[in-house]
Amino acid sequence: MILDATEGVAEQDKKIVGYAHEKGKAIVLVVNKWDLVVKDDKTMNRFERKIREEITFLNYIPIIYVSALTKQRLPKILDMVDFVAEEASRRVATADLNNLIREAPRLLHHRQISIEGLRSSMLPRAVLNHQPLFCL
Ligand SMILES: Nc1nc2c(ncn2[C@@H]2O[C@H](COP(=O)(O)OP(=O)(O)OP(=O)(O)O)[C@@H](O)[C@H]2O)c(=O)[nH]1
Ligand SMILES: [Mg+2]
Repeated sequence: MILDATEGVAEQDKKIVGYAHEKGKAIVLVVNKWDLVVKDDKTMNRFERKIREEITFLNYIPIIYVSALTKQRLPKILDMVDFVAEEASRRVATADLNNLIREAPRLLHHRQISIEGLRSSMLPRAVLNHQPLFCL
């Protein structure tokens, strides 16, 4: 999914990426025209926070900042595609999932880790971002 860095997240962007999300597609968010943004060392973080606020259901997707004009980071797009494709097709062993479910209340109770932290650190991302398929 490509965003225009000078426009931020448009309503239409949200809708389209929402469809991909609902279909359980692996997504890479590419922010293009990064050359047009006046930057300091915090710009990328600020941009990322803003995007993640706008599209809260996409907290798992990688975001990459590129310029089609200067070719900045373009090769990284395909690396990211490979990465999410692999994550999206990852198979989670039943034992690992059971362990996680068993441990979750304790970890949350002791506040060692937030729900978000639990998700990102313990669950393979594929389980979250690619509608999980359970074999019973
Ligand atoms: N500076 C800069 N310009 C770019 C870049 N990528 C595309 N463009 C320019 O953007 C213009 C095309 O507009 P886009 O916004 O990409 O096209 P679009 O989103 O399909 O069309 P709109 O709906 O009108 O925005 C062309 O003049 C491109 O040269 C980039 O990375 N940096
Ligand atoms: Mg445009």
